[in-house]
Amino acid sequence: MTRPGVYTIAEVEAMTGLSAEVLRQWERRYGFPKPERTPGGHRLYRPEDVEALLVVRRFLEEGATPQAAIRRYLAQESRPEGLPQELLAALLEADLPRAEALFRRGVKLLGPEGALRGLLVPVLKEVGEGWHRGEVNVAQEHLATQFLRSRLHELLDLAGYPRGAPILVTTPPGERHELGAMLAAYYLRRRGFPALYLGPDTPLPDLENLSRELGARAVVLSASLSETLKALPQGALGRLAPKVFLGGQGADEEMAKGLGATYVPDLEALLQALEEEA
Ligand code: B12
Repeated sequence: MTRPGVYTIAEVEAMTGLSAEVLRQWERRYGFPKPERTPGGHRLYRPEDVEALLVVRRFLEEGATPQAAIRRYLAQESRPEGLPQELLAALLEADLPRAEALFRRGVKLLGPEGALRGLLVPVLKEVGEGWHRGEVNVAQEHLATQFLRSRLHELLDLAGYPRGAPILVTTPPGERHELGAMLAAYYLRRRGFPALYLGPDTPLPDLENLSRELGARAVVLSASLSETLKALPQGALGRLAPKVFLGGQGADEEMAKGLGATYVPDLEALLQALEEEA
């Protein structure tokens, strides 16, 4: 996920408040940052270099010497522990550039699947728990969710998009818990299924129309709340696609059957059911 060099030294100077002279000196002395060079030899800094310099500048403001600040940055750069807490703090403070830098570091250290399971899901879950405890307000929850949802889409893009009739993944109407659906979509994509993640809370008539238009092979629904499922009429899910799978804490075998869907207890079972049906 390393991005190419795009910023000149003058632009980096303006963005970070660190002089061109200091930047050149650090590069000579500490090998940090290491910009790319144009064919003419001019420095071109990557967005991650700018993010790193902003972190180092914060350490300087806290009183560290340049050498200590750079060493501290490079040390934390190579460790995934503490990343979820740092990302959570950045999101709750609405510091999105920092959140972005932390997320990229997570992907670099943990790989895409590791970053999803070890960073994205735990942080979103913690935001939800904070909201349930009344410690995180709705605006903070929305900002964090929006940010993490965009990052999930990046991870889905990295997983590639296999050809074939799509599998639509969402949650039932009224259900805003979306982590189960996100995980299911990612899990399927990584294993070669063309899963399309629609986001949560999709009205059934719209889902049915899209499914028909795209010739979807299956619909996969994740339910955390049983109430939203109980509110649906008998057989309501049966017409959505040739195959409809239902999973999550709020669902069970009997409920799925009544709604015209197949209950899948976990992601492995979902994979197996799709493979058998292929
Ligand atoms: C995050 C969260 C939220 C966030 C959701 C943010 C988001 N964008 O997703 C917000 C803050 C919006 C929220 C709101 C509410 N929440 Co809430 N929330 C949670 C929390 C903390 C985490 C849930 C989660 O995402 N877990 C992570 C996922 C990955 O785990 P999972 O869902 O268990 O999924 C696993 C399996 O079930 C399975 N799986 C899941 N889906 C699928 C699908 C398929 C096909 C398959 C095969 C497998 C599968 O795979 C996953 C990995 O193992 C839980 C508490 C908890 N600790 O569980 C409460 C919890 C789920 N919420 C709850 C409630 C009551 C609500 C509200 C109704 C509160 C209110 N009064 O308004 C609202 C409902 C909003 C709505 N209409 O949906 C209750 C539900 C109780 C119940 N069963 O009735 C819980 C359990 C909290 C509690 N102890 O009371 N919440």
